[in-house]
Amino acid sequence: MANLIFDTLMRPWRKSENVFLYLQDGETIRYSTFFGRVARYANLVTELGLEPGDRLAAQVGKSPETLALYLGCIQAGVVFLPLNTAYTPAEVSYFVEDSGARVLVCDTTCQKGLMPIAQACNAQLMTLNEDGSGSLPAQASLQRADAPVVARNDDDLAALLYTSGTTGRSKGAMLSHRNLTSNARVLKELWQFEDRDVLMHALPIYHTHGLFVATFVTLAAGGSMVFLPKFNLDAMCSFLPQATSMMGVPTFYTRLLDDPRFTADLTKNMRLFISGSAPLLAETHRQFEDRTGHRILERYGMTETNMSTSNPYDGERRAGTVGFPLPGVETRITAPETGELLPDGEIGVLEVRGDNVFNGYWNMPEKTREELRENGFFITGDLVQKDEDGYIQIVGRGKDLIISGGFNIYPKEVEQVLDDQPGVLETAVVGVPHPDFGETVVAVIARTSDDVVDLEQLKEAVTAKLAKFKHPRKYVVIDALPRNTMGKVQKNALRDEYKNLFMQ
Ligand code: MLC
Ligand code: AMP
Repeated sequence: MANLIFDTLMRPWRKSENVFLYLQDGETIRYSTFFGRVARYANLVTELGLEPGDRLAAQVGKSPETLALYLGCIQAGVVFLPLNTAYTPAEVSYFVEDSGARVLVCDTTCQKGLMPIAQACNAQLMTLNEDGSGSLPAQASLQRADAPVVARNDDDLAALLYTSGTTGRSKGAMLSHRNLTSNARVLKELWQFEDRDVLMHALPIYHTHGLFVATFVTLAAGGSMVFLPKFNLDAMCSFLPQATSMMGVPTFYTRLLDDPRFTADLTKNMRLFISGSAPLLAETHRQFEDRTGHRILERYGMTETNMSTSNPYDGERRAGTVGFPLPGVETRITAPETGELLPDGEIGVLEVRGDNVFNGYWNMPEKTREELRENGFFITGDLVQKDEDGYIQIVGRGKDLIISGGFNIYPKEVEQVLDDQPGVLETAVVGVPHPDFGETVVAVIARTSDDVVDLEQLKEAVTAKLAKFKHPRKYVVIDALPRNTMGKVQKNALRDEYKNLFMQ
């Protein structure tokens, strides 16, 4: 018995005096100091009564303390459940209850709103603020700076990440030590990360991209990160000259390109820019190369699978494609309706198999069976096509999903809130192009025959229930939704009709 993540990604650097984190205020944190902090959190979560396999949910800002808490959970065998800081108490309530988390950690400003939820779910509520204050870090400081490493099987869970679903009900993706470690090792090799790398880290750490890909690839190499609390152009421009690599969603790249300070000179020290989580326009790829001389490396992944494909490091990085399957990852393309294998060149659903693929959905065996085949292939729901050289291109989505600035929004979840409001007969929520976020949310509402729809009331209901990034940026009230001859709402017609709402 061992603890795969600890043994592979943490143990080698425990005593290292190399810098792990460069912070926005100029402070640096060395590996040895950081892992002392990790051990204190490992001792604390054990003292709080969490046993191996128990869940700790955290809705907290991004800070070195949050990262130390996460790795402390790994060391203590506890399953980490990170939550988007934008989630409303109503959303958090579902996650805490569904996961059975025994501890909920939040910012002090959210304590009052979350207390009734913690009480109802029988979870202890602790605080951790972005500046490192709060009841959790205060108690951690009283702990010893070394801790036992709790043994876990490679298939035991390390993290539980909730992802929304087409039915509107979120599903907890169970990620094991094997899933996360195998992906980190493969990506480190493929993208040639080394201990002298300094990764610009401006992503949130409650999702796969920032928490696993960015952080674990850095740990696999023993490198450093410029660890910014969030995307911030000023800070990025001032730290870029010391960075060697960056990972971001496409919005990061379009925002950088919109800033005249972002020049080839600023990126002189960089060796690699990576993009993922949403489609990168070929146009952005081209503009980026014109401005900096760098070709962005685009890769593709999912919460359930971690990373599955990547453009090559050394070979041609082909714009508009997500490259080839990663070493150790098998892919196949199947017909959406029948699941039958399709010949190369045809458009179908991408399926993925390998150590990267998750264990299934928490407490949802039926959902798991629907999406994870018995033979180990996971049905991603992304529509893809392979070109003649084997590059995979994402051509659409078989699932009703909007990706805004790298955040996923399932229309069903928004429609359910709107449908409950007075005067609303039915709604169709669609994604339309947006210059900053790639896509954004439009709600098309059909009213009941004699009612008037009160838009202010609608917006209030949305605000009470849903995180800000899911809110429609435009509401359109019409008499009836367009339907095809089968009676199915034609979302494509709506997407087409409103496609220029936000574009000049
Ligand atoms: C913030 N807002 C958003 C938003 N982010 N609205 C829609 N979509 C988003 N992504 C809201 C804010 O609440 C604010 O509301 C308003 O929009 C403008 O905010 P901003 O200041 O412009 O946004 P900012 O804070 O700068 O955030 C934008 C962003 C951020 C793109 C930097 O969203 C981000 O870091 N995205 C990365 C998401 C990510 O890591 N995804 C990976 C998922 S893992 P108001 O009205 O209050 O002003 C995955 C697997 C894989 O997908 O393959 O990687
Ligand atoms: P999530 O559920 O948040 O992990 O989001 C996963 C989804 O993001 C995938 O199913 C894809 O639809 C999308 N995605 C991730 N990377 C890319 C990419 N490089 N290009 C297009 N879509 C992507």
